[in-house]
Amino acid sequence: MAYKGLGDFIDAIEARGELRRIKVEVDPILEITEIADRVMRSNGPALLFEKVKGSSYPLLINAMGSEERMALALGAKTLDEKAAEIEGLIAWAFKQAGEPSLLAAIPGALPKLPAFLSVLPRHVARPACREIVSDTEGFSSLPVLQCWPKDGGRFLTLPLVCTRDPESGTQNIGMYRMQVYDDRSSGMHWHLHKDGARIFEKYRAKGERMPVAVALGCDPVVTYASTAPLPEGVWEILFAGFLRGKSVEITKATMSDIEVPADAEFVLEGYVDPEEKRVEGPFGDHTGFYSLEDEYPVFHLERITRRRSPIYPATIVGIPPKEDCWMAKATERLFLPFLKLLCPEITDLCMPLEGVFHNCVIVSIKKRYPGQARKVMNFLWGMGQMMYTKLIVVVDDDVSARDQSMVAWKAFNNIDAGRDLVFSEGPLDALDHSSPRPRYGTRLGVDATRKLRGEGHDRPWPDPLAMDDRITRLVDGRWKEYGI
Ligand SMILES: Cc1cc2nc3c(=O)[nH]c(=O)nc-3n(C[C@H](O)[C@H](O)[C@H](O)COP(=O)(O)O)c2cc1C
Ligand SMILES: [Mn+2]
Repeated sequence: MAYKGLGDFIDAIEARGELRRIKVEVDPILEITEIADRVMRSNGPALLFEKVKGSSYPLLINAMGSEERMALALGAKTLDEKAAEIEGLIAWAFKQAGEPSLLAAIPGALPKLPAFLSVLPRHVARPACREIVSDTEGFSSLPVLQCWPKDGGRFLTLPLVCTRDPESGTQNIGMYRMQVYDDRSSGMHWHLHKDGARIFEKYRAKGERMPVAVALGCDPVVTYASTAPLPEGVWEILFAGFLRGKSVEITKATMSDIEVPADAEFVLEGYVDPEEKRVEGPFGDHTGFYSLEDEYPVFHLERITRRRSPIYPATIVGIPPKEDCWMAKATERLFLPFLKLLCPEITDLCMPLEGVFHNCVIVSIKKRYPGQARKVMNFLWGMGQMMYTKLIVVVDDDVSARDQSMVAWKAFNNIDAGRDLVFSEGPLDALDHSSPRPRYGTRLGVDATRKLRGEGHDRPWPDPLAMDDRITRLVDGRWKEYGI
């Protein structure tokens, strides 16, 4: 099951009764935020604003705004179901690797072939994203939101920024917000650590203009994939194809050799000048605070290609829960099988919504040896965007990382501050406002596992309380007799 594009997904949501069409005119300046914020806080429906002041295009928001709709976007009933599928594929691949000969592996491999082939994208010559081509329409044709009162302006909040590495030729899609400066220019807010910025540095070193194409409104799997913490050099389109179980349709942009999702509602083509920078922000951000002004590159819009009747996609971020929390939950679930592969003592992991993506990670481990909780902390801090994790709490595997009351009980009772806290200096997210310096600071690890003798704990560690099975069964049987 794969969506043909955003419109197809909207139909699926509407069929479940989870879409509201707003017919009255609304203002993209603040009014939509206040409406969407109230709906997101109550885990409410997706909203399609049919009449947005100042634009002829409808605006979709909160399409992925619940765990169920996020799973639906990935073609599954639950995020755990999708994660189990990935875990199954990994286990299967390992089993195949153990086959004594290639010939013996073939019968088992054949049924899995479609899943692997779907990773590869398919080129289409007459894409839906190019029904109309315009060199005169600019940002002011779009219903771009001003989200919060102190924002520096209006921002594209769900853009899929497509670029190509000038050396390796590999492509990248990252979601980086874009602040509209005027009809033909915007900010390009790729943080220092992200692939977009890394590729930009290569153009700058060559002294060349960087072609950029921005897709708006795609199959939600592609939108999600552009936010996923993939390894450097892995094109998000491949991951999206893998997730949807069907090749993503792509097409070459008209002004560069960048390939874009063919089903997009809009594609904005243009370039970034390697020498130009401009103040970007402030912006009411994922953290629930305003991120501060800073200098970022500038995107110059040259051409808009679009569908005949396109829908403009948007989101707002802010104090959790917002729509982005469910994208983060998808990442937590889908990437856990990969983390377990590299660090097998991990049994579960939870990033509470209040931690906003990566400020807090709780991890359960099967501990066998002294120092293992610290080993896991260092593993996580070394894994791509996990380097941003400001707080890691490690518990034993008899505690579910997702049961916050149990985690708190263990963490409050199991730690000796002199021994069990780990301070680790390293990179932080560009959005972090608490560290004295931008993008660099101190992360905290809390080892809330049961301590071993080899960890300097020379006295016995007590068992947690649990009633005898015999007694619980007895009380179960007699419960009515007690008359409680
Ligand atoms: C709604 C939303 C907005 C985002 N905005 C930005 C942004 O402005 N700048 C940025 O660097 N990352 C932003 N991110 C996070 C990136 O999309 C994410 O880190 C992604 O993995 C980057 O892709 P890359 O590794 O290919 O650079 C945003 C994520 C979401 C869900
Ligand atoms: Mn990437």
